[in-house]
Formats: sequence, C-alpha cells, structure tokens
Amino acid sequence: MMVRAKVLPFLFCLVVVAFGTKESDLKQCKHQCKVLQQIEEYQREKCYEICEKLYHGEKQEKEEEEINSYEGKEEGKNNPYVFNEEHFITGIKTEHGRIRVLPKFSERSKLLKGIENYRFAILEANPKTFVVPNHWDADAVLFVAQGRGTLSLVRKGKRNSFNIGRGDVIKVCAGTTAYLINRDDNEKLLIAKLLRPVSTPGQFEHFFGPGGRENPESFYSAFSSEILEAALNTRKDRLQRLFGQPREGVIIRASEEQIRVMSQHEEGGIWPFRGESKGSVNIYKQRPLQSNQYGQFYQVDDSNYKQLEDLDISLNFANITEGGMLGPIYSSRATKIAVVVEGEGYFEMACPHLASESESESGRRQGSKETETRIGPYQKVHSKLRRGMVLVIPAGHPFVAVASTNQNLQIVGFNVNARNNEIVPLAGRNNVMSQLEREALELGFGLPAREVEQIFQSQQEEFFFQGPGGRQSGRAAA
Ligand SMILES: *[C@@H]1O[C@H](CO)[C@@H](O)[C@H](O)[C@H]1NC(C)=O
Ligand SMILES: [Cu+2]
Repeated sequence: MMVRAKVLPFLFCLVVVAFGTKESDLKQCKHQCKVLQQIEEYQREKCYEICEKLYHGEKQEKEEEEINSYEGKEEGKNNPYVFNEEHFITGIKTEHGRIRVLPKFSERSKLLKGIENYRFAILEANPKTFVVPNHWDADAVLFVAQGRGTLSLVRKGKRNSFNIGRGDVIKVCAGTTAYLINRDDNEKLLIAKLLRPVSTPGQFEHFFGPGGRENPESFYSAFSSEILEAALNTRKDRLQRLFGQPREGVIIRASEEQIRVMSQHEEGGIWPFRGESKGSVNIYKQRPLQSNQYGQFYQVDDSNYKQLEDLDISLNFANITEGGMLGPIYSSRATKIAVVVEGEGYFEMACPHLASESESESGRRQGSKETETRIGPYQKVHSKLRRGMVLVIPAGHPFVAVASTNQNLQIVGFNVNARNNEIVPLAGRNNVMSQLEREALELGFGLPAREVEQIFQSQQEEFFFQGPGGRQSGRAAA
C-alpha cells in the first residue's frame, strides 16, 4: 500500500503533463503507462484508467486550469508566445540526463497553428554519458547550446562521427540512426532541437534500438520470435538474451575508456554522404550580418550550410551586449522559435491578434457578430527573458529584445519559412521608413515630412542600439 500511495501521485503528474486532448494523445498517454518501468502491473492498470478519465471527462477542466495558470504571471498573462520550464513535457529522464519537449504549438494557442507541424525539444546529458542509438520519424536541426560531445550518424550505409561543441548547427535527416556522447568531464551537454515530423504532422516518436527489454524497449521485440529467428538466422534463446537485457534508460553512463575511443573524431567531420556538405557548421564562426558595440547577429542558412536547403529552416544567433538592445525589427516571412542560451533581459512584441481576439470573444458573448478585419489595437506582448526560456515570434510581428545591464543576452532562433525571408529594421540607419517618399510620410503620419524624417534619422546605429537602461535621461536628440 505504501508503494502504491507513493507512486500514484507521481504517475498522475506524469500523465497529466503529457496529456493533450486528441485521440493520439490518449494513445501516447497509455504508451507512457506501458513504458514506465518502476511500477507494478496493477498500477499500470490504474495509469490507463487515469488516461481514459482525462480524455473523456476532464478535457474542459484541463483547459480552464491551463488558462488560470497563466494569470497573474508577468510572462504568462494572456501570452501564448512565451514558454517556461513548466510548459515542457519531460519525454525521457534518467539520473544522467533528460529530453524535454514542448507540446504541439497549436495546443497552446490557435495563434500558433502556423507552426503546429514543428516541435521543439531540449536534450540535456550529464558529463561522460552516452545517449543510446535511436532514430526519429522527424527531420531535425540541432543547435549545441553548451558542452562538448561526439555525434554519430548512420545513414545510407555509412557512419559519420564528429565532435560537436557550442554554436554548432547540425541537421539530422529523419530515420538516421544517431547516438551521442558527452565527452566533457564537467560540463553538461545541452542541445536544442527543432523537429519536423515526417509521418504524422506535429507528432513524433523516438524509436530505440538495438538492445533492451524495456527502458528503452528494442523495436526488434515487436516482431514475432519466428520472424526474428528467420531474419537474423539465430536460435531463439540467443535472441532472447540479446533483446532481454535490462537497460538503465536512454541516457546512460559510459566508461572513461569508451568515451576516449568514441571521441577520437574531428570537429565538423567529413561528410561521406555523396553530394552533401559537412556534418556541422558553427554559427559563431560565420561572418556576422550585423555587428556593432551593442551586439552581433549571425545566420546559418542554406547558403553556408547546404543541408538546410530542403527544410526551409535557418538559424540566427544574437549576442546582445549588456545594456544593449536588438531591434525593433520584424521578419517578413519567417516565424522564429527562439531559445535564450545565456543571460537575462526582456522582450516586447506588437501583436494585433491577442487584443482583437479577446475583444471579439467578449463581443460574441454579448451576441454581436463581428466579421470585418480590424486594424489594431496592438497588444504589447512582453516578458522577462531568462536562460532556457523559449519565445515564438510570428512573421510580420515587430519586436525588440533588451539585454540586462550586467550580462550579455544570447538568443538562438530557428526560423521556419526561412526562404526569401527578410529582416526589416524599424529603427536606426536603413530603417524602412527612411525609404518612403516625403509625401507618403506626410500622409502616413499626418505630420510635416521634415519632422518625421528628423525622428527616423536620429538613430545613427544599425540593428543593435544602446538599451533604455544604459541611456542617460535627456541624451536623446529629439
Ligand atoms: C558575445 O559578445 C561578447 C562581447 O560583448 C564577446 O566577448 C563574446 O565572445 C560573444 N559571444 C559569442 C558566443 O559570440
Ligand atoms: Cu499576433
């Protein structure tokens, strides 16, 4: 009884966290019950029951709870664009590391429907550990946020192993068998991943192999033993031994010797797959697109990393100097999924959807029908930024990011719909307003053109500026 009392609340948490509102989520929920190792059979039954109950009876309640939990928090209030630690689902966890995944974006808000086919995950592996071979039914772009590892990819009958470190960008094609070590003695390996599932949009599973009875379960064990005996030309008892070993999870400890042997590879590696470029590219080593004393802005796209061509994804890295700020800018086509890699600060974004959404909702309740497209009012979406937080910045939405006054703010962004994307500056040298005719400025702002021009020409810097915290009052020119 004691055990039961202790395990069930834990189970319940796990199940609730993992739970969405669709049929597929019910299946996923049950799958989690199935793969939990530390529970007894009767508890497994209970776990299934919880899944069913959640799915059929408590959908409504869950939605309300979710909305309430955002109230009263500066970063969460009415703001579906910011994700904290608590929004992640822990997909996999062992004492040596974990993989955390954000739920499907459209579950958070229908405003994120445009990126619902993408998923975001963070892998954390402790020093001297091994992430067992596995493959995913998703194309993935990886960014190494911290640490040093060695990644092995097996594809088209060849293995390519290469050392990876901070700032590396790596594409992993769907179905590639991949494994990884953290070869550092002290530092955790942190990898941010953007995934684009290839079989069921927005859904992905990790598949594991080769060994293991459970945790992880080998995919071989799904086959009948006669099939395996025939396919592997091996007696049943030997196969039972091969696939029957207890495992300690997906992220496990490796010996000094195993690490030493497996890390003897070059940075970046050579790419043996015909017609393709290098295994990885380092974003910090690119020529910055923008750079001044307030920050640097880098990009990796299909021009400097050919493998990104078919994914229509690019990456940006912004290193905003302490006391500095980036923007205001907007992206013409791309929606940015960004994660704070280092430092603190805040961001602000203009969003017409949130404001009109809440208004039209109350309008509907009062029985009035509103169908015309309204312009504004804009909601100021804002949030503090801390290490590990994830932001979504939709295309066309003007935003700024401001670093705290005591530490650089470093943000990496994965851009979805990257092809032909343009970053449009709204302040500083070359801002978009400076391209407008005088008459257009006059008509657009309802002021004499000279006055408008003066203001938009006052800032001499480009892209990165001194932030509000670093300015002395009265220093502004206008
Ligand atoms: C970020 O900028 C600082 C200077 O403000 C520099 O010392 C540091 O190396 C930069 N970091 C990266 C990763 O580019
Ligand atoms: Cu919006």
